[in-house]
Amino acid sequence: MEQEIACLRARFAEEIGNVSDAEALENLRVAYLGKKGEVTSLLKNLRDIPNEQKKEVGQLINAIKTEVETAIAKKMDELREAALAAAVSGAKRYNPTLPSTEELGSYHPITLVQRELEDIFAAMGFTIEDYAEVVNDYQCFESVNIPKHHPARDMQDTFYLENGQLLKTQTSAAQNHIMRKYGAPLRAIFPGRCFRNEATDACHENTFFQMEGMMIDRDISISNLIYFMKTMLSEVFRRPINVRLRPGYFPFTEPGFELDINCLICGGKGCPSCKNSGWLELCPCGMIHPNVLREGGIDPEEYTGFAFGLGLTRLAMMTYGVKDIRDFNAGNLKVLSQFESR
Ligand code: FA5
Repeated sequence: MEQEIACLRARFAEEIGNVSDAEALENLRVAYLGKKGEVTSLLKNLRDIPNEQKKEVGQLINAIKTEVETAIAKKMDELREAALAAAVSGAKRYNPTLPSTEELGSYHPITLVQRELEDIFAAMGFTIEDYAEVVNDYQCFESVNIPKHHPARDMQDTFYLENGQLLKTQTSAAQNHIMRKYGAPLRAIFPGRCFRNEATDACHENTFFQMEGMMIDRDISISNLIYFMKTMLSEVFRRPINVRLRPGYFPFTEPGFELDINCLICGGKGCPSCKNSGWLELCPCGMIHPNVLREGGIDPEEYTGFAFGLGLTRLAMMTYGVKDIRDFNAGNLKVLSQFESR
């Protein structure tokens, strides 16, 4: 029996040395440890061994069984490691941290419109800025000429945090930071998420996006504002867009406007969508108030500028024909995955 076990050990050592893949290893395992395997047969034959030798021979068989099991497990680990190393460094290189290609996600429609606008403004020399969502009272209000207790604060019902900070109600909260960062002249847009404690309906959300823009230089006038707005809107809507300015009040502009566009549905003739006026309200804007320039470290005697605060979420509704603003935040993938870059 000892002789037999020694032969089996030698044969197994040779065979496992030749194994180069998982399938061959599994065949080897079955050949030695399976129901009819060689080691299993040795154990079965133990009953024919005389009683006085059983203990010793049984120990030998158990030892070879353990050896075979350990060698197979070790070989399995080696094969796995070799396969991974080959995949990572070999010709079929892949990155195991990348998400699956089976179910690709899609961009949110607001992101798609935001990127389109960013491209349009970048082409006109504007930088794209990011800013915080949690800001302080100075950033959101005081720096843009809305002192404490000013009635204009009532226009934006604000979520205050226990530490005195607040969720930004308007992207104008970044104006002061950007003026101080670049000084004049500057051209920047800064998209961002805004929060207001509003009752929601088809056009109002408590969480929505705005895209703010500022241009500050010598001799900037309302004509520059109209030019940039018309160019941007004509690019977004892919047709020439007529705009008109109506007076609007914002503490951080002087003068301030509501910018309307010709109704895209009736072309300006008048229809239910534009309440028969031929115009749609789209973008509040104005010339930056001298107090705001001064607070941003820019001399209003030397420089002037315009600013606008486009409702990005509402623009996404118009661009993609979404009738209810709440669809954007509902997290329904069936709705959101329908949108593609245009
Ligand atoms: C402002 O927030 C000003 N900061 C915009 C501005 C910037 C004016 C620079 C002048 C110069 P207003 O509160 O009107 O303005 O909001 C701007 C736009 O945000 C609105 O026209 C609208 O499109 C969008 N908006 C406001 N509230 C909501 C809301 N609850 N849900 C969805 N969109 C909203």
